[in-house]
Amino acid sequence: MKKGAVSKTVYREKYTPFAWNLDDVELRFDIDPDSTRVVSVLRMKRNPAAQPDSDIRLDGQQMELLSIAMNDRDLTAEEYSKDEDRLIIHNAPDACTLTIEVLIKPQENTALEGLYLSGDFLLTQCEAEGFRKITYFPDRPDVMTRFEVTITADQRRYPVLLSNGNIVNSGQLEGGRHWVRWMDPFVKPSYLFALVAGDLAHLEDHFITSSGRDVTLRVYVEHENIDRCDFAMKSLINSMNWDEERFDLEYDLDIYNIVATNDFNMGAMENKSLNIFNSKYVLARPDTATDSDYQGIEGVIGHEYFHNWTGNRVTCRDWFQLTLKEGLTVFRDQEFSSDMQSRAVKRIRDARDLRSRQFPEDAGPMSHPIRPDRYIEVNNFYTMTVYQKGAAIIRMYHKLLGEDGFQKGMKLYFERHDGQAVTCDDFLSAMSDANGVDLSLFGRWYGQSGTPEVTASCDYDAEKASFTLHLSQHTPPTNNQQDKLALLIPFEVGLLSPAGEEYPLQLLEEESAPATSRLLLLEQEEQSFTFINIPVRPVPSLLRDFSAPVKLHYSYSVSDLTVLMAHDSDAFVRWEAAQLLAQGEILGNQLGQPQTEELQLDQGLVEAFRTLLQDRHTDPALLAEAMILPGEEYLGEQMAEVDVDGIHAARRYVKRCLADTLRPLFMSRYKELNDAAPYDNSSASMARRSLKNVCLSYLLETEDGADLAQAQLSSSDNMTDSLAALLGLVWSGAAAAGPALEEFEQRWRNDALVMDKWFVIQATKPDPDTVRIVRSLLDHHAFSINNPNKVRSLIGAFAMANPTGFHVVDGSGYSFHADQVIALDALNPQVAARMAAAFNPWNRYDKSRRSLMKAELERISTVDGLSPDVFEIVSTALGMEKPE
Ligand code: 0A1
Ligand code: ZN
Repeated sequence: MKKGAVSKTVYREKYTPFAWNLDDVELRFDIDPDSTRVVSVLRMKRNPAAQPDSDIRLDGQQMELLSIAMNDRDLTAEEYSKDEDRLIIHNAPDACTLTIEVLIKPQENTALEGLYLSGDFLLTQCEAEGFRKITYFPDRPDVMTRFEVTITADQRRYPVLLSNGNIVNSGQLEGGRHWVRWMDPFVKPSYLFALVAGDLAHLEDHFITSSGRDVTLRVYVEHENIDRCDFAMKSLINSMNWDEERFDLEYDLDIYNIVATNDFNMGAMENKSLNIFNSKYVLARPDTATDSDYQGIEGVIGHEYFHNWTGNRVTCRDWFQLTLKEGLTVFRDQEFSSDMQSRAVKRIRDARDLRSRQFPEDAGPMSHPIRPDRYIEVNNFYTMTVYQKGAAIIRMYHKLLGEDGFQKGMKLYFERHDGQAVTCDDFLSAMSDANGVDLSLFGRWYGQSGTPEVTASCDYDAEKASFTLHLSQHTPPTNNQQDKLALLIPFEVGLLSPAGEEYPLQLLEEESAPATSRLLLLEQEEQSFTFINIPVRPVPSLLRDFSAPVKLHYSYSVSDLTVLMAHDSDAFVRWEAAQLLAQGEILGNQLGQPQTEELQLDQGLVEAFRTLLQDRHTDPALLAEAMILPGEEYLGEQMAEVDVDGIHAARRYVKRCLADTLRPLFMSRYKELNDAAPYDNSSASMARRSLKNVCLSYLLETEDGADLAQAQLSSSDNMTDSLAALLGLVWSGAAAAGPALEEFEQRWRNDALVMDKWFVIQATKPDPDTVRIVRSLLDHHAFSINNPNKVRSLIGAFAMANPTGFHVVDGSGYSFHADQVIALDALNPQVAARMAAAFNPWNRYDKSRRSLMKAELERISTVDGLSPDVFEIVSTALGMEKPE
């Protein structure tokens, strides 16, 4: 189903308030998958704060209008007008009640926005602009009102009828139908509305809030999944506790429901008291879910719960302010996971994620500030930038103000804005006013796109025992924004002696040395900081804790990196030192070299790995992170033009050399961890598995690997170990791979989430032939182009996580992918647009690949009836030519 609209750009600066206030709204749903009748009663009053408008303009798409009445009188045809995007009621009085009756067709809704069908049940997705596919309404986040919802449906097919808030009444009707009425006492915008109707099982628990409110918690799933909900429930309870303890925020209703669906465009949705989740972020059992699935569940359950305050109680004035709720809520979920698991590991993974996925976005055609200035389709702006860079910017407030200052700011933010729809500027003002600090310079981060680059250099004066750190900043121009200003960059540093001791840090102008780690504020284009009482030339430890989302340029020597890796007190810097050693070897020494069979590597990297493999003190999860070589995409980012095949070969060669040289150490560490305690999902146990499976991935580069992987696969009692082994076999092209894939498929063929993993493993095999396999898997019984998880697992994984396969030199990966984008656009534009983004970095490649990708972009752009979603991505990508 297509959107009707011609692509039109919306501008942040053109914001105007809606001319009407909504006192409240009543909705009545008569549920039927073919044709659901929706009656809405809107009580409207002129908004004195807005520019007067004699018309009431309501958004609405893809529905049949049955009737419209004002104050109980049917309107005549002259009293309103309607097109495919809106309904306009002319010459409205200052106050009136509108009653509108429409028909919608959930069964035909393949875009999964509005009311749609998943298996046998019906559910809604309204963010950002899905409510306008349910009824005519001012579908914008700054129109907040109270909702009363009555759902009527066949009792046998739809015994469970859910909406937001509390149940206020229910009853039976003739003909086997029943009804339930829900009332949400909190005002909310339409994007937070939700409805679910179906035959679902649930797991129930309770939470007593700090003020003594007893909240009923339920996780609703399809009956066969009821044994996979415990971890989600536990995560919900942990989230509720954590928000009380860390943010002093309590839940505000008597019910909290979560519903899991297999058919969902995103991860999950924070609808007031009725969260709807992609089943991937709810369902888990040790034999079906990996450790990273468990971590994902904890993080996303937390995220949606935390939205209750940051998003729902205080929401966004308009969609340009999306990061107001998303950046802040991601920051909160990151902190939650850090407090629940290992802070250091979480920080490293988040930093890696930002650098390998957000930095390229910010350097590509769709580059935008965390608060964008314009969009065609808002769904295209649920991005790594708005979410992850947004969170990194919230983290910088936290760095600048400290935990206490940050919490003071949050408190003032809620005091001022509870129940309102506000802007990023309002958040900044609350932080600034609560702490009495001027944050106006910091505010530039909201409006400037691109990744700032910080260059560091240093001088050591042995006579004066002083060390000067010179920092300069520069943000390269991005698509649509040429001129960049200096930003306020919190830059955390330490100084280490060559033996690895940390020096107390005393700046020239200071009386004493307060600490061994300092936050420097870089606010100009260039600044220098001189530290005194530094007896020998130190090794600088820079950008500790990844204190700002920037690229750092500093020419560390191999010996500097070795010192940092072995001794730095900051886990991010230790990890980064290992990454830089590996990166130097891959890009500096091996790329483009004929790779001999002698397997020669720089001793620095080999010794570094030897140290890691012999380390029995550090958290195994941190050791594992340090031994994961920088990803191909990240390595490609470091080059002026991405050398796909060269990077793959050099990285693989380095891995093989390390595996070969240190084989006994990898083997003994692997065996030791494999024989450790039996499976559980504690942090310690997950950490051991992550190191064990990293060791296995190296051993798979040696002759021993395939047997080890096969043994692990056949004895494993958990999905983490099974999947690591299966992936190892498949990616290494072992003879056992085929039978292992078949056996796995036989066992899990009816399990949607596990089959997703089976697709991913095959789609990401780094092999030029993968495109052929992926194409044939489109016909597999478990694949469906209508299901976003399947699309992401097969098509998305291939195009975005398999450089060797996607960029195969004849262009067959590109044309295959473009075919899928086109097919998908006719069904689900939102997911199609995400897939189309695989072509975004097209001009980073060699001439031949560039022109092949460009041709596919052009082919997509000429498709008849292309959605605004895909149009925006493709036309923006094409607008960015590389000067020859
Ligand atoms: N607000 C949700 C993400 C979300 C956004 C859009 C959706 O449909 C178009 C669905 C979910 C979150 O941040 O979790
Ligand atoms: Zn969110």
